[in-house]
Amino acid sequence: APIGIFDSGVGGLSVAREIRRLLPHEDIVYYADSAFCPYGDKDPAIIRRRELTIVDFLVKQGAKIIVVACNTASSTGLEELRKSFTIPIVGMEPAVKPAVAASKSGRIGVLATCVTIAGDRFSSLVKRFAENTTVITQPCPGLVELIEAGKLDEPETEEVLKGFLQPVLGQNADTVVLGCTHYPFLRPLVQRLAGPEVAVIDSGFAVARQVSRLLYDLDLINGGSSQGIETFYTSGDQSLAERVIGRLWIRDNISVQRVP
Ligand code: DGN
Repeated sequence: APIGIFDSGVGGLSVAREIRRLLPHEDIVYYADSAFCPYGDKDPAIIRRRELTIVDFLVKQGAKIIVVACNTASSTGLEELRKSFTIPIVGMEPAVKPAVAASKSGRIGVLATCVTIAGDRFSSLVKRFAENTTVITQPCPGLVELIEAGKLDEPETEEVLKGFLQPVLGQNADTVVLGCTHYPFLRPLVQRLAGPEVAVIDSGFAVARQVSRLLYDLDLINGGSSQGIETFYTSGDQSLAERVIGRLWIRDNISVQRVP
């Protein structure tokens, strides 16, 4: 049975690639909800409805575990998903805890969507782990759209990103959290703009490790030796998704199916 992974679009691929690296024999079904992207500035009730529909679809594809590879969707819908489905569901949260541990200046920056930053999950995360740390939050509207368009290295993206990093770096943060699963695709750019002294952190690997641990604990791991396969679905334009996923995924020759 596959691992079911979803995001509003291609951002969750940054988590899926960590899962693929850690668990090479597992099959993966990935759902990009491109028709409803971005989630970041939508009404949480609308996002929650999408999440229920998508997880239902992934369960019907035989998924044995679900990864909500989107900070925004995790912030709005994780609890309801766990109430509605019996299979294990793993969600994202911005890497505040490791950032606090890494920071020497006691000042960290968090880049995420408006919905994530405004959510209760984020405020409780800060309360729990960053009591004695200054947390500079920066919503980044527009960034997800650029990544969805495959513009990872364009001057336009650099300009937009610079504008978001400025307030964070201007307040002397020495650690920047990529609190949206799309942003790791901009990591080289973020690192270049922020400089080598600034640590750039995301939670993709930690989530992959958690998925692995759960699969072993629940005896759901695929013990076979064959290479796992990936199946991609999109709710949006099939050829666009194929182009962008093809560019971001770690293997060539992928194909994407439109969800019925
Ligand atoms: N990738 C999503 C996240 O981690 O928050 C957000 C993308 C979006 O739709 N704004």
